[in-house]
Amino acid sequence: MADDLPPKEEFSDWYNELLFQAEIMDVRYPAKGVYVWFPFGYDLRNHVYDRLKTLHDETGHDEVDFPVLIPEGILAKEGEHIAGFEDEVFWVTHGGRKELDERMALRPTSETPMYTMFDLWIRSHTDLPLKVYQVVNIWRSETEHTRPLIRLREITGFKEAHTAHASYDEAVEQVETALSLYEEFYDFLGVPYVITERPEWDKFPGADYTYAVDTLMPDGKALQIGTAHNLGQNFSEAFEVDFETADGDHDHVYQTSYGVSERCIAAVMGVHGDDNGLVLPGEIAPTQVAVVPIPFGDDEENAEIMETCEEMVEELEEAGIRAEFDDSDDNPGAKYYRWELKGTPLRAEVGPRDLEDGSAKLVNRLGDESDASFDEIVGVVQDELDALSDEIRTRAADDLDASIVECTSYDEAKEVVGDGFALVGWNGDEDAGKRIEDEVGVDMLGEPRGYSLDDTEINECIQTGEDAEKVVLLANTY
Ligand code: P5A
Repeated sequence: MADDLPPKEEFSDWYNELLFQAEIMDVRYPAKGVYVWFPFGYDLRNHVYDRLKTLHDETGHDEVDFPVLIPEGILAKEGEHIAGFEDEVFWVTHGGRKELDERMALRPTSETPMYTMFDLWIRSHTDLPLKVYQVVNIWRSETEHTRPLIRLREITGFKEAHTAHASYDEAVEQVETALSLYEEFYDFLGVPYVITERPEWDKFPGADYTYAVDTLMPDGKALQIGTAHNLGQNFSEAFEVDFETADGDHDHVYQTSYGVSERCIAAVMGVHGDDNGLVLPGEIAPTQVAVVPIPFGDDEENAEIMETCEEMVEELEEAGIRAEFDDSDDNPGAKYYRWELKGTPLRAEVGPRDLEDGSAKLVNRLGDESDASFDEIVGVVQDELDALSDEIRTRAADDLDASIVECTSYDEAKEVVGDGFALVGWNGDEDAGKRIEDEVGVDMLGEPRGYSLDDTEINECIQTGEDAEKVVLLANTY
């Protein structure tokens, strides 16, 4: 175990300490809920977001960049939306010493500025579907306990996608496409998830319905790591985004929006990390292989070890593998510690014996060792990276599966939500739903995909004893 990293069991301390020690985020910036990316953290973030952006690019989304400032009149156009965000908006009221004629919001999300422009961009059905996305900073004046990457006032990696369609069915279909995109993204990160339809009272403000992607953090709390909303015509009516249909009629467009934030990085940390620090799948690790010389031979041998390491790094890099030669003055033990803390998937050691054998010792982040002859290093490293990604992905998925427990009484449910998700029956009635949340003291995430009432032993609503209409997940949430 790392010396001064608290054990992962003490999740909150472990998380905060790891953010700093692994140089992901500096929390010392003097404003609540606002943090600073260290270079290493930002490098990690970029590997994650590169994939996220590519997934959007490959599925017909165009990247855009909208203004930060939203004039109040625009933000307030859709009633439910502004009601939902009113308490979270930061306002710009002055330009220098002069009060502005109209105050402006720091965008809390970009439905309203985007749809103001969609009104100008969309004329006819031939302009549809329109699919755009941006990765930007947004601001929400969160009043609850703020936490780096998880509950921010300044979200720095808000990926928001917005689409407009010629029919409601197409918008329904787009929400499914968005969920598939998020599935692919989180599979890539090895982060397991449940997808639920949020209950009426927890929909995105202005949406017809909302699906959310949640994962389980080590403290037993669910972390919402993405949402996809069918906005129907709620915004297009308010913003008068209409188009000429193929028949020459006029209609308002049908819209969707979906987003993720840097919570995806928090999920990677929480789901995969261990007592020694980060555990990163090779796909996103800033350094995939750390090459560490073990210079315990005579001078001539040591010089040869250094040269061999250098050549190895060159060869790996030429093959597109992110390798780094650790020729710092630290002793090997200190080097191992540092690379482990940063989640480096593989370490290649070269000492006098390895030189003799013509192979390096590979140690993966979970401590498994293998040998790689110098001639075959690229292929072996690639295979070992893939194998490690598979292993941590499977391990995490098994943990999540095991954390979903069917419950038929409040006592059972209360116990289960200490560690994971309680699956309970619900008659679908809003009052009963809210009672369930109060009784168990948690949130109702909603009906999970892949679980139907028929697949469970559950028959009755946990609150009323009436026939259950569906099964829903309950969990403590961030
Ligand atoms: C969808 C994109 C929206 O804002 N408008 C554009 C829609 N949805 S949302 O559910 O409100 O946010 C999307 C995801 O962003 C994350 N998130 C946050 N992350 C960190 N700190 C916050 N304060 C915060 N608020 C929201 C969540 O993962 C959410 O699912």
